[in-house]
Amino acid sequence: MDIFKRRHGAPKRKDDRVVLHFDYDCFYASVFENQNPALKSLPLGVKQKGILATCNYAARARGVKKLMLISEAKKLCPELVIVEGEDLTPFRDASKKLYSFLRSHSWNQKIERLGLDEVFMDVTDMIDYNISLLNRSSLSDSFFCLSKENPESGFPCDLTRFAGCVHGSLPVPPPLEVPVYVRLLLASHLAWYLRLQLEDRFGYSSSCGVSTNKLLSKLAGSKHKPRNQTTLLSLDDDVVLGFVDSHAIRKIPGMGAKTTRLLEQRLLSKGTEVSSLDSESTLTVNAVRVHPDISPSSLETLLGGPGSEQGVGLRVWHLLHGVDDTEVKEASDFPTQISIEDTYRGLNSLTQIDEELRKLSASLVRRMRMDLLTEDKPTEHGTSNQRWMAHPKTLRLSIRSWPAKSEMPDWDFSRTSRSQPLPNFVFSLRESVEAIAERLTSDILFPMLKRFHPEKNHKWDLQLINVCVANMAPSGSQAGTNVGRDISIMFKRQDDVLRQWKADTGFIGQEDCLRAEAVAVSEQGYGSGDGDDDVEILWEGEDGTAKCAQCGYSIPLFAVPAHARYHDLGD
Ligand code: DGT
Ligand code: MG
Repeated sequence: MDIFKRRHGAPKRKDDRVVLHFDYDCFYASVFENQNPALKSLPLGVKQKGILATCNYAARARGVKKLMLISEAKKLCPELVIVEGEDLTPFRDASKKLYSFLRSHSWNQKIERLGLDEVFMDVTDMIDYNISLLNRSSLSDSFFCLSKENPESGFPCDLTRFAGCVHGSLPVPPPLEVPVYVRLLLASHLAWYLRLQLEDRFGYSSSCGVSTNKLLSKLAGSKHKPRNQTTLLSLDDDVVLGFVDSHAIRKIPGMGAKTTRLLEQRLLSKGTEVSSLDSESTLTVNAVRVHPDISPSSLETLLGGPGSEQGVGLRVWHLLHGVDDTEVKEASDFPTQISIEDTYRGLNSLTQIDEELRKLSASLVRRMRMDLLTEDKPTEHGTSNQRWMAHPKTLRLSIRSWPAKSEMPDWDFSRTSRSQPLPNFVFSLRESVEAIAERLTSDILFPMLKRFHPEKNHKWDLQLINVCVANMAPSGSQAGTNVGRDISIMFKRQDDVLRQWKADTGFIGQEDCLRAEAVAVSEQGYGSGDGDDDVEILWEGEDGTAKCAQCGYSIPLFAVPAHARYHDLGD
Protein backbone atom coordinates (compact mmCIF):
# COMPACT_ATOMS: atom_id res chain seq x y z
CA MET A 1 0.00 0.00 0.00
CA ASP A 2 1.31 3.44 -0.91
CA ILE A 3 1.16 5.15 2.45
CA PHE A 4 1.20 8.63 0.93
CA LYS A 5 -1.57 7.95 -1.53
CA ARG A 6 -4.19 10.64 -1.92
CA ARG A 7 -7.55 9.16 -1.18
CA HIS A 8 -10.59 9.76 -3.28
CA GLY A 9 -12.23 12.94 -2.02
CA ALA A 10 -9.02 14.19 -0.40
CA PRO A 11 -9.14 17.96 0.04
CA LYS A 12 -6.91 20.20 -2.06
CA ARG A 13 -4.47 22.52 -0.36
CA LYS A 14 -4.31 26.18 -1.28
CA ASP A 15 -0.73 27.28 -1.61
CA ASP A 16 -1.16 30.96 -2.36
CA ARG A 17 -0.15 32.33 1.04
CA VAL A 18 3.14 32.43 2.90
CA VAL A 19 3.00 32.00 6.66
CA LEU A 20 5.92 32.14 9.07
CA HIS A 21 5.72 30.59 12.52
CA PHE A 22 8.24 31.76 15.14
CA ASP A 23 8.85 29.86 18.38
CA TYR A 24 11.43 31.34 20.75
CA ASP A 25 13.98 28.85 22.07
CA CYS A 26 13.71 27.84 25.74
CA PHE A 27 11.76 31.03 26.19
CA TYR A 28 11.52 31.48 29.96
CA ALA A 29 15.17 30.46 30.35
CA SER A 30 16.18 32.98 27.68
CA VAL A 31 14.40 35.75 29.57
CA PHE A 32 16.62 35.04 32.59
CA GLU A 33 19.73 34.71 30.43
CA ASN A 34 19.04 38.12 28.96
CA GLN A 35 18.66 39.61 32.43
CA ASN A 36 21.90 37.98 33.51
CA PRO A 37 24.17 36.97 30.60
CA ALA A 38 26.48 35.04 32.96
CA LEU A 39 23.77 32.37 33.02
CA LYS A 40 24.16 31.69 29.31
CA SER A 41 27.04 29.30 29.65
CA LEU A 42 25.51 27.43 32.60
CA PRO A 43 22.83 24.75 32.63
CA LEU A 44 19.74 26.67 33.70
CA GLY A 45 16.28 25.55 34.73
CA VAL A 46 13.19 27.67 35.41
CA LYS A 47 11.15 26.39 38.31
CA GLN A 48 7.40 26.57 38.75
CA LYS A 49 5.73 24.55 41.52
CA GLY A 50 8.52 22.05 41.94
CA ILE A 51 8.88 21.26 38.24
CA LEU A 52 11.00 22.72 35.49
CA ALA A 53 8.75 24.85 33.30
CA THR A 54 11.69 24.86 30.92
CA CYS A 55 15.48 24.62 30.83
CA ASN A 56 18.12 26.01 28.52
CA TYR A 57 19.91 23.94 25.91
CA ALA A 58 23.06 23.58 28.03
CA ALA A 59 20.86 21.76 30.56
CA ARG A 60 19.14 19.74 27.83
CA ALA A 61 22.56 18.56 26.62
CA ARG A 62 22.99 16.99 30.08
CA GLY A 63 19.72 15.10 29.82
CA VAL A 64 17.54 17.58 31.67
CA LYS A 65 14.09 17.94 30.12
CA LYS A 66 11.19 20.35 30.24
CA LEU A 67 8.65 19.48 32.94
CA MET A 68 11.01 17.30 34.94
CA LEU A 69 10.76 17.25 38.70
CA ILE A 70 13.45 19.48 40.20
CA SER A 71 14.78 16.57 42.24
CA GLU A 72 15.10 14.39 39.15
CA ALA A 73 16.82 17.16 37.19
CA LYS A 74 19.26 17.80 40.03
CA LYS A 75 20.18 14.14 40.10
CA LEU A 76 20.99 14.22 36.40
CA CYS A 77 22.79 17.54 36.55
CA PRO A 78 23.89 18.56 40.06
CA GLU A 79 25.33 21.85 38.79
CA LEU A 80 21.94 22.91 37.36
CA VAL A 81 21.21 26.54 38.24
CA ILE A 82 17.58 26.97 39.19
CA VAL A 83 15.67 30.22 39.00
CA GLU A 84 12.16 30.90 40.25
CA GLY A 85 9.69 31.49 37.40
CA GLU A 86 6.46 31.98 39.31
CA ASP A 87 5.97 35.58 38.27
CA LEU A 88 5.01 35.69 34.61
CA THR A 89 5.49 39.46 34.27
CA PRO A 90 9.03 39.34 32.77
CA PHE A 91 7.97 36.66 30.29
CA ARG A 92 4.90 38.65 29.29
CA ASP A 93 6.98 41.81 28.88
CA ALA A 94 9.62 40.08 26.74
CA SER A 95 6.89 38.48 24.65
CA LYS A 96 5.27 41.84 23.97
CA LYS A 97 8.59 43.43 23.04
CA LEU A 98 9.44 40.72 20.50
CA TYR A 99 5.92 40.71 19.11
CA SER A 100 5.98 44.51 18.67
CA PHE A 101 9.23 44.21 16.75
CA LEU A 102 7.84 41.55 14.42
CA ARG A 103 4.62 43.52 14.06
CA SER A 104 6.57 46.58 12.94
CA HIS A 105 7.71 44.49 9.94
CA SER A 106 4.25 43.37 8.94
CA TRP A 107 2.59 45.22 6.09
CA ASN A 108 -0.86 43.65 6.28
CA GLN A 109 -0.86 43.45 10.10
CA LYS A 110 -1.76 39.78 9.87
CA ILE A 111 0.36 38.79 12.83
CA GLU A 112 -0.94 36.68 15.66
CA ARG A 113 0.54 35.72 18.99
CA LEU A 114 -0.07 32.24 20.32
CA GLY A 115 0.66 31.94 24.01
CA LEU A 116 3.72 33.88 25.08
CA ASP A 117 6.39 32.48 22.81
CA GLU A 118 4.90 31.81 19.39
CA VAL A 119 3.98 34.19 16.58
CA PHE A 120 2.34 33.56 13.21
CA MET A 121 2.96 36.08 10.48
CA ASP A 122 1.27 36.12 7.05
CA VAL A 123 3.89 37.75 4.79
CA THR A 124 2.25 37.03 1.44
CA ASP A 125 2.00 40.71 0.48
CA MET A 126 5.68 41.44 1.20
CA ILE A 127 6.77 38.35 -0.69
CA ASP A 128 4.61 39.08 -3.73
CA TYR A 129 5.90 42.66 -3.84
CA ASN A 130 9.50 41.45 -3.75
CA ILE A 131 8.79 38.90 -6.47
CA SER A 132 7.59 41.76 -8.65
CA LEU A 133 11.00 43.44 -8.16
CA LEU A 134 13.04 40.28 -8.72
CA ASN A 135 15.94 40.41 -11.14
CA ARG A 136 16.24 36.80 -12.26
CA SER A 137 19.58 37.38 -13.98
CA SER A 138 21.41 38.26 -10.74
CA LEU A 139 19.76 36.16 -8.06
CA SER A 140 22.90 35.90 -5.93
CA ASP A 141 22.89 39.69 -5.53
CA SER A 142 19.28 40.15 -4.59
CA PHE A 143 17.86 42.74 -2.24
CA PHE A 144 14.78 42.07 -0.12
CA CYS A 145 12.77 45.24 0.26
CA LEU A 146 11.12 45.77 3.65
CA SER A 147 9.27 48.97 2.77
CA LYS A 148 7.34 50.04 -0.29
CA GLU A 149 7.95 53.69 0.59
CA ASN A 150 11.66 53.40 1.20
CA PRO A 151 13.43 51.24 -1.41
CA GLU A 152 16.64 51.36 0.64
CA SER A 153 15.07 49.68 3.63
CA GLY A 154 15.81 45.98 3.35
CA PHE A 155 18.63 43.47 3.30
CA PRO A 156 20.80 41.76 0.66
CA CYS A 157 20.29 38.06 0.08
CA ASP A 158 21.47 35.24 -2.15
CA LEU A 159 18.44 33.77 -3.90
CA THR A 160 20.37 30.97 -5.57
CA ARG A 161 19.71 29.01 -2.38
CA PHE A 162 17.24 28.74 0.47
CA ALA A 163 18.11 30.15 3.87
CA GLY A 164 18.08 27.47 6.59
CA CYS A 165 16.81 23.91 6.25
CA VAL A 166 14.41 22.68 3.61
CA HIS A 167 12.04 19.73 3.93
CA GLY A 168 11.44 18.19 0.51
CA SER A 169 13.95 17.69 -2.27
CA LEU A 170 15.27 20.70 -4.13
CA PRO A 171 14.69 20.42 -7.87
CA VAL A 172 17.60 21.10 -10.23
CA PRO A 173 17.47 23.48 -11.98
CA PRO A 174 15.39 25.58 -9.59
CA PRO A 175 11.84 25.91 -10.95
CA LEU A 176 11.74 29.70 -10.90
CA GLU A 177 8.59 29.69 -12.97
CA VAL A 178 6.67 27.93 -10.16
CA PRO A 179 5.10 30.63 -7.92
CA VAL A 180 5.08 28.58 -4.70
CA TYR A 181 8.78 27.78 -5.11
CA VAL A 182 9.76 31.44 -5.52
CA ARG A 183 7.51 32.55 -2.68
CA LEU A 184 8.97 30.04 -0.26
CA LEU A 185 12.50 30.83 -1.41
CA LEU A 186 12.09 34.53 -0.64
CA ALA A 187 10.21 33.81 2.57
CA SER A 188 13.09 31.66 3.84
CA HIS A 189 15.37 34.70 3.58
CA LEU A 190 12.85 36.98 5.27
CA ALA A 191 12.50 34.48 8.12
CA TRP A 192 16.29 34.28 8.44
CA TYR A 193 16.60 38.06 8.55
CA LEU A 194 13.88 38.45 11.19
CA ARG A 195 15.36 35.68 13.36
CA LEU A 196 18.75 37.31 13.15
CA GLN A 197 17.27 40.64 14.22
CA LEU A 198 15.46 39.07 17.16
CA GLU A 199 18.77 37.65 18.28
CA ASP A 200 21.01 40.67 17.58
CA ARG A 201 18.68 43.33 18.92
CA PHE A 202 17.01 41.53 21.79
CA GLY A 203 19.08 38.43 22.51
CA TYR A 204 16.39 35.86 21.69
CA SER A 205 17.13 32.96 19.38
CA SER A 206 14.17 31.28 17.78
CA SER A 207 13.05 28.50 15.51
CA CYS A 208 10.87 29.21 12.53
CA GLY A 209 8.70 27.30 10.09
CA VAL A 210 8.06 28.61 6.58
CA SER A 211 5.08 27.28 4.67
CA THR A 212 1.75 28.10 3.06
CA ASN A 213 -0.60 27.80 6.02
CA LYS A 214 -0.57 27.98 9.81
CA LEU A 215 -0.67 24.25 10.45
CA LEU A 216 2.21 23.44 8.14
CA SER A 217 4.42 26.33 9.22
CA LYS A 218 4.00 25.39 12.88
CA LEU A 219 4.86 21.76 12.23
CA ALA A 220 7.79 22.69 9.97
CA GLY A 221 9.27 25.02 12.60
CA SER A 222 9.64 22.20 15.11
CA LYS A 223 11.72 20.09 12.69
CA HIS A 224 15.04 21.75 13.43
CA LYS A 225 15.38 23.30 16.84
CA PRO A 226 16.90 25.33 18.39
CA ARG A 227 18.13 28.38 16.48
CA ASN A 228 17.17 27.18 13.05
CA GLN A 229 14.38 27.25 10.54
CA THR A 230 12.71 24.86 8.12
CA THR A 231 10.93 25.58 4.88
CA LEU A 232 8.41 22.96 3.83
CA LEU A 233 8.83 22.84 0.08
CA SER A 234 5.30 21.94 -0.91
CA LEU A 235 5.84 21.50 -4.64
CA ASP A 236 4.46 18.03 -4.50
CA ASP A 237 1.40 16.79 -2.61
CA ASP A 238 3.19 13.62 -1.56
CA VAL A 239 5.85 15.65 0.24
CA VAL A 240 3.19 17.43 2.28
CA LEU A 241 1.19 14.27 2.97
CA GLY A 242 4.32 12.37 3.95
CA PHE A 243 5.36 15.22 6.23
CA VAL A 244 2.00 15.49 8.01
CA ASP A 245 1.58 11.69 8.08
CA SER A 246 4.74 11.23 10.11
CA HIS A 247 3.36 13.19 13.08
CA ALA A 248 1.46 11.75 16.00
CA ILE A 249 -2.17 12.90 15.96
CA ARG A 250 -1.68 14.59 19.31
CA LYS A 251 1.07 16.79 17.84
CA ILE A 252 -1.29 18.30 15.29
CA PRO A 253 -2.33 21.77 16.39
CA GLY A 254 -6.09 22.02 16.26
CA MET A 255 -6.65 18.43 17.34
CA GLY A 256 -7.57 18.74 20.98
CA ALA A 257 -7.17 16.11 23.64
CA LYS A 258 -10.73 14.93 23.21
CA THR A 259 -10.37 14.48 19.45
CA THR A 260 -7.16 12.55 19.95
CA ARG A 261 -8.68 10.29 22.56
CA LEU A 262 -11.80 9.57 20.55
CA LEU A 263 -9.74 8.73 17.48
CA GLU A 264 -7.44 6.50 19.49
CA GLN A 265 -10.35 4.70 21.12
CA ARG A 266 -12.12 4.19 17.82
CA LEU A 267 -9.16 3.05 15.76
CA LEU A 268 -7.46 1.00 18.42
CA SER A 269 -10.64 -0.86 19.22
CA LYS A 270 -11.11 -1.53 15.51
CA GLY A 271 -7.80 -3.36 15.42
CA THR A 272 -5.59 -0.79 13.75
CA GLU A 273 -2.33 -2.34 12.64
CA VAL A 274 0.22 -2.12 15.42
CA SER A 275 2.84 -1.11 12.88
CA SER A 276 1.04 2.13 12.21
CA LEU A 277 1.34 3.15 15.83
CA ASP A 278 4.55 4.27 17.36
CA SER A 279 6.11 2.67 20.42
CA GLU A 280 3.96 4.73 22.79
CA SER A 281 0.84 3.51 20.99
CA THR A 282 0.38 6.99 19.70
CA LEU A 283 -1.76 7.16 16.65
CA THR A 284 -0.07 8.73 13.66
CA VAL A 285 -1.77 10.96 11.13
CA ASN A 286 -1.11 8.36 8.48
CA ALA A 287 -2.88 5.62 10.45
CA VAL A 288 -6.00 7.78 10.62
CA ARG A 289 -5.86 9.32 7.17
CA VAL A 290 -5.65 6.07 5.22
CA HIS A 291 -7.94 4.09 7.51
CA PRO A 292 -10.89 2.78 5.46
CA ASP A 293 -13.41 3.80 8.15
CA ILE A 294 -12.27 7.42 8.19
CA SER A 295 -14.04 10.03 6.09
CA PRO A 296 -15.39 13.53 6.76
CA SER A 297 -18.79 12.09 7.65
CA SER A 298 -17.47 9.32 9.92
CA LEU A 299 -15.32 11.91 11.67
CA GLU A 300 -18.37 14.15 12.10
CA THR A 301 -20.28 11.24 13.65
CA LEU A 302 -17.38 10.38 15.92
CA LEU A 303 -16.40 13.87 16.99
CA GLY A 304 -19.62 15.86 16.58
CA GLY A 305 -22.50 15.99 19.00
CA PRO A 306 -23.80 18.35 21.64
CA GLY A 307 -21.30 21.00 22.62
CA SER A 308 -18.88 20.30 19.79
CA GLU A 309 -18.00 22.65 17.03
CA GLN A 310 -20.01 22.62 13.80
CA GLY A 311 -18.26 20.87 10.95
CA VAL A 312 -15.58 19.35 13.16
CA GLY A 313 -15.41 16.25 10.94
CA LEU A 314 -14.48 18.22 7.86
CA ARG A 315 -12.02 20.39 9.77
CA VAL A 316 -10.17 17.38 11.13
CA TRP A 317 -10.27 15.70 7.71
CA HIS A 318 -8.60 18.81 6.28
CA LEU A 319 -5.94 18.89 8.99
CA LEU A 320 -5.08 15.23 8.28
CA HIS A 321 -4.24 16.37 4.75
CA GLY A 322 -2.25 19.46 5.74
CA VAL A 323 -5.12 21.72 4.70
CA ASP A 324 -5.71 24.71 6.95
CA ASP A 325 -7.45 27.74 5.50
CA THR A 326 -7.64 29.67 8.77
CA GLU A 327 -6.31 33.18 8.45
CA VAL A 328 -3.57 34.63 10.58
CA LYS A 329 -5.53 37.07 12.71
CA GLU A 330 -4.97 40.77 12.29
CA ALA A 331 -3.12 42.47 15.10
CA SER A 332 -5.26 44.59 17.31
CA ASP A 333 -4.41 47.33 19.78
CA PHE A 334 -6.38 45.53 22.39
CA PRO A 335 -6.86 41.86 23.24
CA THR A 336 -10.03 40.03 22.28
CA GLN A 337 -10.47 39.01 25.89
CA ILE A 338 -8.86 39.57 29.25
CA SER A 339 -8.88 36.80 31.75
CA ILE A 340 -7.49 36.46 35.23
CA GLU A 341 -7.27 33.22 37.09
CA ASP A 342 -5.69 31.40 39.94
CA THR A 343 -5.41 27.81 41.07
CA TYR A 344 -5.76 26.46 44.58
CA ARG A 345 -5.04 23.40 46.64
CA GLY A 346 -8.71 23.51 47.46
CA LEU A 347 -11.00 26.41 48.34
CA ASN A 348 -13.58 24.97 50.67
CA SER A 349 -15.51 27.78 52.29
CA LEU A 350 -17.64 30.45 50.66
CA THR A 351 -15.78 33.05 52.71
CA GLN A 352 -12.47 32.00 51.16
CA ILE A 353 -14.04 31.90 47.71
CA ASP A 354 -15.52 35.34 48.16
CA GLU A 355 -12.13 36.70 49.19
CA GLU A 356 -10.43 35.15 46.15
CA LEU A 357 -13.14 36.51 43.85
CA ARG A 358 -12.45 40.00 45.20
CA LYS A 359 -8.74 39.67 44.46
CA LEU A 360 -9.36 38.34 40.97
CA SER A 361 -11.92 41.08 40.27
CA ALA A 362 -9.49 43.79 41.36
CA SER A 363 -6.82 42.35 39.07
CA LEU A 364 -9.30 42.14 36.24
CA VAL A 365 -10.34 45.77 36.56
CA ARG A 366 -6.69 46.87 36.77
CA ARG A 367 -5.86 44.80 33.72
CA MET A 368 -8.83 46.24 31.82
CA ARG A 369 -7.66 49.75 32.61
CA MET A 370 -4.15 48.91 31.47
CA ASP A 371 -5.07 47.16 28.24
CA LEU A 372 -8.21 48.98 27.17
CA LEU A 373 -7.80 52.58 28.27
CA THR A 374 -6.10 55.10 26.10
CA GLU A 375 -5.19 58.67 26.80
CA ASP A 376 -5.74 61.40 24.27
CA LYS A 377 -3.00 64.05 24.06
CA PRO A 378 -3.26 66.49 27.00
CA THR A 379 -5.31 69.61 26.29
CA GLU A 380 -3.83 73.15 26.50
CA HIS A 381 -4.88 73.23 30.16
CA GLY A 382 -2.82 70.12 30.78
CA THR A 383 -5.78 67.89 31.51
CA SER A 384 -5.62 64.50 29.87
CA ASN A 385 -8.57 62.61 28.65
CA GLN A 386 -8.83 58.88 29.25
CA ARG A 387 -11.22 56.83 27.20
CA TRP A 388 -11.99 53.19 26.63
CA MET A 389 -10.79 51.85 23.28
CA ALA A 390 -13.15 48.91 23.56
CA HIS A 391 -15.96 47.75 25.81
CA PRO A 392 -16.11 44.04 26.57
CA LYS A 393 -19.75 42.98 26.50
CA THR A 394 -19.53 39.67 28.32
CA LEU A 395 -18.41 38.61 31.76
CA ARG A 396 -17.52 34.94 32.16
CA LEU A 397 -16.85 33.04 35.35
CA SER A 398 -15.26 29.58 35.08
CA ILE A 399 -14.40 27.11 37.80
CA ARG A 400 -12.81 23.72 38.10
CA SER A 401 -13.30 21.57 41.18
CA TRP A 402 -11.07 18.90 42.63
CA PRO A 403 -12.52 15.47 42.01
CA ALA A 404 -13.47 13.10 44.79
CA LYS A 405 -10.85 10.34 45.17
CA SER A 406 -13.12 7.82 43.49
CA GLU A 407 -13.43 10.05 40.42
CA MET A 408 -9.65 10.52 40.01
CA PRO A 409 -9.00 8.02 37.21
CA ASP A 410 -11.61 9.56 34.92
CA TRP A 411 -11.47 13.11 36.03
CA ASP A 412 -12.75 15.35 33.31
CA PHE A 413 -10.37 18.26 33.52
CA SER A 414 -12.53 20.75 31.68
CA ARG A 415 -13.90 23.88 33.26
CA THR A 416 -17.50 24.83 33.87
CA SER A 417 -18.45 28.34 32.82
CA ARG A 418 -21.28 30.83 33.11
CA SER A 419 -21.61 34.12 31.25
CA GLN A 420 -23.66 37.24 31.54
CA PRO A 421 -23.51 40.83 30.24
CA LEU A 422 -20.78 42.91 31.83
CA PRO A 423 -22.40 45.68 33.89
CA ASN A 424 -21.63 49.27 32.96
CA PHE A 425 -20.37 50.37 36.39
CA VAL A 426 -17.13 48.47 35.65
CA PHE A 427 -16.19 51.23 33.20
CA SER A 428 -16.51 54.04 35.70
CA LEU A 429 -13.24 55.92 36.07
CA ARG A 430 -14.46 57.98 39.02
CA GLU A 431 -14.53 54.98 41.32
CA SER A 432 -11.44 53.19 42.59
CA VAL A 433 -10.44 49.77 41.33
CA GLU A 434 -11.15 48.31 44.75
CA ALA A 435 -14.65 49.82 44.95
CA ILE A 436 -15.55 48.45 41.52
CA ALA A 437 -14.09 45.04 42.37
CA GLU A 438 -16.10 44.97 45.59
CA ARG A 439 -19.35 45.68 43.76
CA LEU A 440 -18.56 43.30 40.91
CA THR A 441 -17.95 40.51 43.39
CA SER A 442 -20.92 41.02 45.68
CA ASP A 443 -23.51 41.97 43.06
CA ILE A 444 -22.48 39.71 40.20
CA LEU A 445 -19.70 37.18 40.60
CA PHE A 446 -20.54 35.71 43.97
CA PRO A 447 -24.24 35.11 43.08
CA MET A 448 -23.07 33.74 39.73
CA LEU A 449 -20.72 31.35 41.47
CA LYS A 450 -23.39 30.07 43.83
CA ARG A 451 -25.56 29.22 40.83
CA PHE A 452 -23.02 26.55 39.82
CA HIS A 453 -24.20 24.58 42.85
CA PRO A 454 -27.49 25.97 44.15
CA GLU A 455 -28.10 22.87 46.28
CA LYS A 456 -27.79 23.39 50.02
CA ASN A 457 -24.76 21.93 51.78
CA HIS A 458 -22.71 21.66 48.60
CA LYS A 459 -19.11 20.77 49.52
CA TRP A 460 -17.00 23.30 47.67
CA ASP A 461 -13.48 22.22 46.70
CA LEU A 462 -12.30 24.60 44.03
CA GLN A 463 -9.10 24.05 42.14
CA LEU A 464 -9.39 26.99 39.77
CA ILE A 465 -11.30 30.22 39.35
CA ASN A 466 -11.15 32.25 36.16
CA VAL A 467 -12.82 35.61 35.62
CA CYS A 468 -12.86 36.85 32.07
CA VAL A 469 -14.25 39.72 30.02
CA ALA A 470 -14.77 39.01 26.34
CA ASN A 471 -16.70 40.00 23.26
CA MET A 472 -14.93 43.34 22.80
CA ALA A 473 -16.83 46.08 21.03
CA PRO A 474 -14.43 48.73 19.70
CA SER A 475 -15.64 52.12 20.76
CA GLY A 476 -15.71 55.55 19.11
CA SER A 477 -12.90 56.25 16.68
CA GLN A 478 -11.50 52.74 17.12
CA ALA A 479 -14.51 51.11 15.51
CA GLY A 480 -13.84 49.88 12.01
CA THR A 481 -10.28 51.18 11.94
CA ASN A 482 -7.02 49.89 13.18
CA VAL A 483 -5.99 53.31 14.45
CA GLY A 484 -3.64 52.71 17.32
CA ARG A 485 -3.41 54.62 20.51
CA ASP A 486 -0.46 56.83 21.17
CA ILE A 487 2.15 54.17 21.97
CA SER A 488 4.30 56.40 24.19
CA ILE A 489 1.30 57.22 26.34
CA MET A 490 0.42 53.57 26.46
CA PHE A 491 3.83 52.55 27.78
CA LYS A 492 3.73 55.28 30.36
CA ARG A 493 0.35 54.02 31.48
CA GLN A 494 1.58 50.46 31.63
CA ASP A 495 4.39 51.47 33.90
CA ASP A 496 2.03 53.39 36.15
CA VAL A 497 -0.42 50.58 36.41
CA LEU A 498 2.22 47.90 36.84
CA ARG A 499 3.88 49.85 39.63
CA GLN A 500 0.60 49.78 41.46
CA TRP A 501 0.39 46.08 40.75
CA LYS A 502 3.85 45.25 41.88
CA ALA A 503 3.17 46.93 45.19
CA ASP A 504 0.36 44.45 45.73
CA THR A 505 2.66 42.24 47.74
CA GLY A 506 0.03 40.71 49.97
CA PHE A 507 -1.05 38.85 46.91
CA ILE A 508 2.19 37.02 46.29
CA GLY A 509 3.76 33.98 47.80
CA GLN A 510 0.92 32.64 49.88
CA GLU A 511 1.99 29.10 50.32
CA ASP A 512 -1.40 27.57 50.76
CA CYS A 513 -2.34 28.47 47.23
CA LEU A 514 -0.99 26.91 44.09
CA ARG A 515 -0.08 30.14 42.39
CA ALA A 516 2.00 30.22 39.28
CA GLU A 517 2.24 33.97 39.59
CA ALA A 518 0.77 36.85 41.54
CA VAL A 519 -1.98 37.15 38.99
CA ALA A 520 -2.32 34.60 36.27
CA VAL A 521 -3.31 36.46 33.16
CA SER A 522 -4.35 34.38 30.24
CA GLU A 523 -3.03 35.83 27.02
CA GLN A 524 -5.11 33.64 24.83
CA GLY A 525 -7.11 36.59 23.63
CA TYR A 526 -4.15 37.72 21.53
CA GLY A 527 -3.89 34.47 19.71
CA SER A 528 -6.32 31.76 18.87
CA GLY A 529 -6.24 28.45 20.64
CA ASP A 530 -5.89 27.22 17.10
CA GLY A 531 -9.27 25.60 17.29
CA ASP A 532 -8.28 23.32 20.13
CA ASP A 533 -11.47 21.71 21.17
CA ASP A 534 -10.74 21.36 24.82
CA VAL A 535 -8.14 21.25 27.52
CA GLU A 536 -8.20 17.99 29.24
CA ILE A 537 -5.92 15.79 31.29
CA LEU A 538 -6.32 12.05 31.47
CA TRP A 539 -5.34 10.45 34.71
CA GLU A 540 -3.33 7.32 34.69
CA GLY A 541 -1.62 4.94 37.02
CA GLU A 542 -1.15 5.11 40.77
CA ASP A 543 2.43 6.30 40.65
CA GLY A 544 1.57 9.86 41.60
CA THR A 545 1.68 11.11 38.05
CA ALA A 546 -0.87 11.99 35.43
CA LYS A 547 -0.39 11.86 31.73
CA CYS A 548 -1.42 14.98 29.88
CA ALA A 549 -3.65 13.94 27.01
CA GLN A 550 -2.67 17.06 25.14
CA CYS A 551 1.10 16.76 25.02
CA GLY A 552 1.72 13.31 26.42
CA TYR A 553 3.99 14.43 29.28
CA SER A 554 3.80 12.66 32.62
CA ILE A 555 3.08 15.31 35.22
CA PRO A 556 3.35 14.90 38.99
CA LEU A 557 -0.15 15.29 40.44
CA PHE A 558 0.69 18.45 42.36
CA ALA A 559 1.89 20.13 39.17
CA VAL A 560 -1.17 19.31 37.12
CA PRO A 561 -2.97 22.62 37.67
CA ALA A 562 0.08 24.60 36.54
CA HIS A 563 0.45 22.36 33.54
CA ALA A 564 -3.22 22.59 32.61
CA ARG A 565 -2.99 26.33 32.83
CA TYR A 566 -0.02 26.34 30.53
CA HIS A 567 -2.19 24.68 27.89
CA ASP A 568 -4.95 27.14 28.70
CA LEU A 569 -2.54 29.90 27.73
CA GLY A 570 -2.85 28.77 24.15
CA ASP A 571 -0.79 25.72 23.53
P1 DGT B 1 11.74 25.17 23.07
O1 DGT B 1 10.69 25.93 22.29
O2 DGT B 1 11.57 23.69 22.99
O3 DGT B 1 13.13 25.61 22.78
O4 DGT B 1 11.51 25.46 24.62
P2 DGT B 1 10.52 26.47 25.32
O5 DGT B 1 10.98 26.60 26.72
O6 DGT B 1 10.39 27.75 24.55
O7 DGT B 1 9.19 25.64 25.33
P3 DGT B 1 7.80 25.94 24.65
O8 DGT B 1 7.99 26.70 23.38
O9 DGT B 1 7.08 24.63 24.60
O10 DGT B 1 7.05 26.83 25.74
C1 DGT B 1 7.32 28.21 25.95
C2 DGT B 1 7.41 28.54 27.43
O11 DGT B 1 6.20 28.16 28.08
C3 DGT B 1 8.50 27.79 28.16
O12 DGT B 1 9.70 28.53 28.20
C4 DGT B 1 7.97 27.57 29.53
C5 DGT B 1 6.51 27.56 29.35
N1 DGT B 1 5.98 26.18 29.41
C6 DGT B 1 6.04 25.25 28.45
N2 DGT B 1 5.45 24.13 28.85
C7 DGT B 1 4.96 24.36 30.10
C8 DGT B 1 4.19 23.58 31.05
O13 DGT B 1 3.80 22.46 30.81
N3 DGT B 1 3.92 24.19 32.23
C9 DGT B 1 4.31 25.46 32.51
N4 DGT B 1 3.99 26.00 33.69
N5 DGT B 1 4.99 26.22 31.64
C10 DGT B 1 5.31 25.67 30.46
MG1 MG C 1 9.67 27.87 22.56
